[in-house]
Amino acid sequence: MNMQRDRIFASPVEPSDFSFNHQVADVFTDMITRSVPGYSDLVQNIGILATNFAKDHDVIYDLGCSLGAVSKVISNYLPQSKIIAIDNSAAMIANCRANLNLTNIELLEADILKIAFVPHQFAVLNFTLQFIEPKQRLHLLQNIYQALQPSCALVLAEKIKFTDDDKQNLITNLHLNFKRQQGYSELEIAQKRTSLEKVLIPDTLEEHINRLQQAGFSKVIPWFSCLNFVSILAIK
Ligand code: GEK
Repeated sequence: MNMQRDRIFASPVEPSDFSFNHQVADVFTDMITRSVPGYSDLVQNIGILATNFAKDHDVIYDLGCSLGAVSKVISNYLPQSKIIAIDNSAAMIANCRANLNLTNIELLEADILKIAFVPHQFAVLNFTLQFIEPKQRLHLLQNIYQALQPSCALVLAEKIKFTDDDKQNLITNLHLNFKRQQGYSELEIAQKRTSLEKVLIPDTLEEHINRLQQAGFSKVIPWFSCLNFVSILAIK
């Protein structure tokens, strides 16, 4: 896996909206590992969850796959499953193709809002829904739900927000401290936050749970959390 150091915001840059371009794709593994506390543990455990709902020869979606970290872990556990890994960033798909050479992973450059889902046993949205326009989110979950087989599951991880200001401030500060400890400077943190402002729109945990239930999921279980990053298991 590509492990170039993320220095994208280390020098002053013209403010612009964050995008998953070549510059980001080239440093993405380092960026997400140093920005999302618990990311490596979370991804490893998705492999274990997958084996509970899918078996070899079943179909699994990795939606917003970036460099394919989730697909790779699931492939280790279920080498004969058919993993469909999708991202709408050409740069991510190109780097993913160069990094992953596994015959059971089909890589697609596509918008997950526009694809026709085939029947599947497991789906993962690992920090992807937060980049989808809020009014499209329910529709996407409904599309996944409809093609998901009975008793099968979606795993949704997101950065969440809190309605209580004190909780929001405390958790935001703890996350800032995590980023500082990972070697990000104040300038890097501030510039990245500005560039993500209109692009990454977080919901509260309650909003996620309600939306998953509205999409039809019968069991909705937060199973992993670290600061303001939460993963939810949603079972049909
Ligand atoms: C991981 N899951 O390493 N269609 C397809 N892809 C999209 C869309 C869309 N409409 N919108 C955004 N993306 C990965 C990390 S990153 C999370 C996922 C982050 C893609 C986008 O191009 C990017 O690669 C990914 O969703 C989000 O576990 O950067 O925080």
